[in-house]
Amino acid sequence: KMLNPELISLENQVFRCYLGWSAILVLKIFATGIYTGLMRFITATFANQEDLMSPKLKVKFDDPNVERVRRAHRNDLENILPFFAIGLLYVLTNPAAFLAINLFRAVGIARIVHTIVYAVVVVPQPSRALAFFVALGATVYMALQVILSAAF
Ligand code: GSH
Repeated sequence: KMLNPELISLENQVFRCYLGWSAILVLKIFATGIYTGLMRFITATFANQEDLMSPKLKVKFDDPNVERVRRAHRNDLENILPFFAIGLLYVLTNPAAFLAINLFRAVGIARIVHTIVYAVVVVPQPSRALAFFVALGATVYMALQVILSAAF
């Protein structure tokens, strides 16, 4: 087996699926940042002197709602950025389309669910852990396939 750069083509259904879910997840990460800002206004929690909306306010770093959204955002960076890298390399391994497309779907949907149950609705565990492990499992599988294709 070899990595084949010709698979980076819009003719390749697996690559198109990777593009689509990557763009959706970029927008999802941005939405989490916007949501952080919204939560700062709702709770009047500002981290910089120049952001204070009224002279009565003080800078504040410990609002639980803001911190929750920030943790969701950080968890995105810990998990979605690796997916962008390894998902593309996985496309180069010429995987079976059905499997690859469903793995991308699994990552995309699980990471959206992770944000919702962590910071929007706050659903009890194990909902967040489940969403986390679905995306992690799919990404780890892709990484192992890349290693197998590239190294052996
Ligand atoms: N940096 C993570 C943490 O501090 O929790 C590492 C472990 C992790 O990612 N756990 C998942 C999670 O959603 C499943 S429980 N953690 C919440 C978070 O990162 O704030």
